[in-house]
Amino acid sequence: MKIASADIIVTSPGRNFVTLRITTDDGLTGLGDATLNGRELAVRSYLADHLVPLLIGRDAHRIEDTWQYLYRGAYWRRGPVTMAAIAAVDTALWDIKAKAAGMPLYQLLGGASRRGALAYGHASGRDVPELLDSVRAHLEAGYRALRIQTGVPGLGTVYGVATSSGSGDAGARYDYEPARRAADGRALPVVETWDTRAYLRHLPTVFEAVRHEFGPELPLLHDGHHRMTPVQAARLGKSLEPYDLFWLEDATPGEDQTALRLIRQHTTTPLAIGEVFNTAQDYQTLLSERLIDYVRSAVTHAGGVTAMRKLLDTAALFGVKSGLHGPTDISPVGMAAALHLDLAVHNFGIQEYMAHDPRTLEVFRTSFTFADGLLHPGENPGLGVELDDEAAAGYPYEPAYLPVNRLADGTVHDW
Ligand code: GCO
Ligand code: MG
Repeated sequence: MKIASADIIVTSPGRNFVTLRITTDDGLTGLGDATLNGRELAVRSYLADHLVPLLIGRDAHRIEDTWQYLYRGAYWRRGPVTMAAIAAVDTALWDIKAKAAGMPLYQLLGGASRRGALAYGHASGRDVPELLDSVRAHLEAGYRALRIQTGVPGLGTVYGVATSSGSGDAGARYDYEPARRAADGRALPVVETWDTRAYLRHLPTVFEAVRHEFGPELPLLHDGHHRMTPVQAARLGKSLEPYDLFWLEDATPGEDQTALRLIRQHTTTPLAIGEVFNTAQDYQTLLSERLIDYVRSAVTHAGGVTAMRKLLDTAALFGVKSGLHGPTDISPVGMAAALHLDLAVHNFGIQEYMAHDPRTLEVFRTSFTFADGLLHPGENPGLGVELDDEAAAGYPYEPAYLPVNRLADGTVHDW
């Protein structure tokens, strides 16, 4: 079974997505997600200009060999653009292999270890009353675990908080989409203002209010989004201990693995990190020193199904579980790949889930389901996602960027 062609589809049904479709000489097709939020066209070029020419004529069944050929063969290793491109090829080949076998991908990965993958949704509010409403709406929409993000008194728009109440069902009404355009409509990043001390004072009061209203049982998560120093993060972890978090995510900037040592020494709040990582090596210190509890990478950004399986198996050696990245900038193809792994691996922890925009689901026809708080990839052969080219063509690419943070004095800060 040889690779006959590979096409890259860039479409913006509510937000931008880059998708690779590989077609074999016997007519099977496979999809891979290559979306890198705010840098989409770089991955398209990497695929179109550098990988697709290498794929034509290769045996579609040789997934491991193709992965190594693209990774080692480039000589220049790692990085989000390279690894998103390799991930798309790898995921598309797994989709094809599972279709050829007539099985959903999770069966090829060892079969189901559970009924479904516990999902966490994004509850947020500009203030506490709005947050409590959002928690209620998400519970009504079926979520059984929630991430909690709020505005900070004295600051304007901040990471993780839905800015408008929009339309759609109760859960979707509070969803958060960070990539946007500046207020004047130009394709420039929005600038937000940040103050870590104000945030550290406010957040424990938010968790106090949520626990008071909803009790001790509901799993609650929080994303620090890389904005604290190690000592600030250690202090936050300690101050949140009474509220029994499922995890505190991305407390410090992702590049510095040793920062987690200091946090770990001071708090028993579970730690998660890794959505900006793109290889297993980024976790080497974190796993071998047991500095984290959950790995947060996306199949889409960390080398695909092959690489993610190896990462999760390595994490299992250290008792670390999965918490795969799943915001709306992971396409339904990337989400499906995550769900097949979630179902199959033993060390599953939780899966992030923000329902996609209805326009996205018009372009990507999915078979995964969300019921009783659990996601399931469905029983269709392969990933269980197909792309409607005609619908995709109706939503051309629209440049958009993630915001940039500045402190009150104008200094650029991590967003
Ligand atoms: C998360 C992430 C996202 C990222 C986004 C950037 O935990 O889901 O932090 O919200 O900000 O994926 O593109
Ligand atoms: Mg995050």
